Amino acid sequence: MFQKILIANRGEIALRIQRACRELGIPTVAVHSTADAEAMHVRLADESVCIGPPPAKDSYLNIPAILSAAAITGAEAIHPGYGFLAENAGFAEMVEAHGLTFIGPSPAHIRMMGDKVTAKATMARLGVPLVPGSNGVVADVAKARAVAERIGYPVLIKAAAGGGGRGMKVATDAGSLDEAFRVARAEARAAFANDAVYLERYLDHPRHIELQVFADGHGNVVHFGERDCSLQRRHQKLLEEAGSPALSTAERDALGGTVTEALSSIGYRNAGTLEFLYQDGRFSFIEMNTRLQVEHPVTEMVCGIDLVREQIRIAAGEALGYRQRDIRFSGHAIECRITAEDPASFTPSPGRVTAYHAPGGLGVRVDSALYAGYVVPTQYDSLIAKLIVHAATRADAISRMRRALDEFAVVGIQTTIPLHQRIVDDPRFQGGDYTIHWLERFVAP
Ligand code: MV4
Repeated sequence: MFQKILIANRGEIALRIQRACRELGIPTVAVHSTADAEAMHVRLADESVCIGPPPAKDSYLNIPAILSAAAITGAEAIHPGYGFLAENAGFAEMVEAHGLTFIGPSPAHIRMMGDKVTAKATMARLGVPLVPGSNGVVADVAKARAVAERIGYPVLIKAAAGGGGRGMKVATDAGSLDEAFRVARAEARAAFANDAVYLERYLDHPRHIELQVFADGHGNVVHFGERDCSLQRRHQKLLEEAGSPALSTAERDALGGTVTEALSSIGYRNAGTLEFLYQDGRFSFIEMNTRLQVEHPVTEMVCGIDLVREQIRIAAGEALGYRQRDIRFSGHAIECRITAEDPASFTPSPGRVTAYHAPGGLGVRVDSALYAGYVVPTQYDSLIAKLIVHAATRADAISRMRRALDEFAVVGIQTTIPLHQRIVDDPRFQGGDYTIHWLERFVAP
């Protein structure tokens, strides 16, 4: 096992990784920008290294500074968390080139899944269901027109280098295709310096359901069930559930079987999440994430497994030590992502937290790096806490979430706690009958 791990991240996820390291008996190194000198992830680490000024590009994305921090502290492995360098194949390669272990998949698999066209082609070949589409990059408008005629309108034009919703355009009919195609290409070129685009049939009322998979590199691939991440606004998830209110055990087992087979045949290793659109009883693969995800705690709660611990064990060469049939899904879990934002306008609300009280009690978990007196900086993501509840049934989990949100006190800044209270109080949410579009309308002014 590793003698020391460097955590190349900040905030709640840096603490989350530290906790797993502590329980494994592994000392940790925190890295931080000058803006984060007082941050909890620095205070709780065994050692810390300042890696640069506040802008992320000069600190949390500063690869030479991070590798130097690992060298001077003698860290053997680097956990990237999520965001920042987590899906940067070049970073993973450099970590390995310096004789360190990257806690995540191989650089080749990160690169493969980072290109959405290659990811889809790979999954299609392995029998994972996809939305009807272009089966590859579409070079010009004439070819786009031919694909659209074959798959039928409406179609969606997506950037090959995209993901997370950037660089997508819908064409409802042949008349709007030219314009949509040109705009999508121009946006892709501007955003990713890569104007490769592809086409898919547009699904107009899907749920966003993702499957958590782990592979140990010794031939054992398991899934930890699905998360329903449909409740999002502008591609920012607000609330996630495990399992999905829309899915049966038979559907989960079938999808899990297909996906674990697929990842086994490409020799995948460590954590992965496959994203699907689910509409009219059918799954369509859209993207794969090669990192630990923000919403991983809901999966941990229903499976009773520490996913960060599993990532570290796998990276150290250990086998998982259990099979799919040993994994049991128990009860229901919900996560509310609490951000430092105005709950109506979503404008950021950085500043000093003058008082803080986190909820507790049976089945309540708070993943947060907040404390009374902390100043939420302006430079980074506005996520300040994840409130996760677990209970025997979905109805009980909702009651528990309402109770926990009532107990949560964050004074001095605005947070989205009141918005989460409105969501969990809503009959439509309670009924579980929502799509990716429901929350946008719910929060519309
Ligand atoms: C789609 C779609 C409808 N049809 N693909 C948005 C982010 C990216 N991961 C994929 N996205 C979508 N792809 C087809 N063929 C609708 C979306 C989409 C979406 C997906 C998941 C979660 C939230 C979303 C919000 C708007 C659009």
